[in-house]
Amino acid sequence: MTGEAPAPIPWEDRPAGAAGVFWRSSRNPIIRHDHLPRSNSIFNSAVVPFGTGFAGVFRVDDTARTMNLHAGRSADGVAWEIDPEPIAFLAADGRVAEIQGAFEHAYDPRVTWLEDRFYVTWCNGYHGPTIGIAWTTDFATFHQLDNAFLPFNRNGVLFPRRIGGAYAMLNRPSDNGHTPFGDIFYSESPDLVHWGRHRHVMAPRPWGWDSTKVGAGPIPIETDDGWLLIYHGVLTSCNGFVYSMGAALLDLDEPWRVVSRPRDYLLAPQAPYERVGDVPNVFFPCAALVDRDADRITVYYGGADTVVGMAHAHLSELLAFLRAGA
Ligand code: BMA
Repeated sequence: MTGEAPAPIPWEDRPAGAAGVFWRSSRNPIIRHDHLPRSNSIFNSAVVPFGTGFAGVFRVDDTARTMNLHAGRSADGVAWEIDPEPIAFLAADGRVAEIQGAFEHAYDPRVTWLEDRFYVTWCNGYHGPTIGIAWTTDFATFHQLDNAFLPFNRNGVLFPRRIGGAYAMLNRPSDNGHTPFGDIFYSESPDLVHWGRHRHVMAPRPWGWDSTKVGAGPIPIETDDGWLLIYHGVLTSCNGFVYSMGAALLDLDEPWRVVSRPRDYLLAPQAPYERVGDVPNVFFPCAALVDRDADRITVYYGGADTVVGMAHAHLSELLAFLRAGA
């Protein structure tokens, strides 16, 4: 298993008249808020190729409004069977049991194939949000490692291979609330437990769509031009935060160096299910499936903190957009 798709990734050709690099799936939202008997909303979720199909970790806010992670499987990446019960993480060692004691919340997962197993990172409550890490080989049993950082931190996104010999993770130091600020940092680890050598990657830019905060989205995608980082950027409007999707290229060997960061967003919350929901105006990407031979990328994202949607692009066109923004 390499992490590349054994089954065709979900795809639709660009509809006539669509001008942007990305276009939305006509099947959106592919997962609705009441997909499970006790789900209030399902959004900000991560999928990967698995076996002959796909597997994923889903953010499910239940009807008590507890935020939790559920595993799911799909033959085609579109129709999902999501476990009705949350993942029960096993402690990878005795010390991890100490942090599992008082469950607060688990949300916004990312999943990557890294060396010989799938790793899940998520926003894990431990005296406030920080980054949880676990691994699985079967999406049935999950082994939890220690939290990566001190609270408060969100949007922990692992690189899919070691860089300069070290495991690497993007992350976003934050606060205990809805965080009106946020830069992306890069951190290294020899063992996925102890993290350090923190480097600044990128900050919000004045005035535009990513002027309040930025956070890494899907697992970075390795290309000849650099690491392709799809991220969310937030602006503050009269009616609150607006979350859009953009992209940057990071240096392959020193990913804390930004090679290119175009001015424009790729998609902003403009479809009804992105504008209207529990939190209006949120387009929050958490995963991407890539088929390099077919020149296709499919992004999975949360819409308005309520549903899951997909958006498609040609990888070559996305890279051309990034090169033009260098
Ligand atoms: C962020 C996170 C995301 C959410 C977004 C918009 O702080 O909580 O899960 O999608 O806010 O509410």
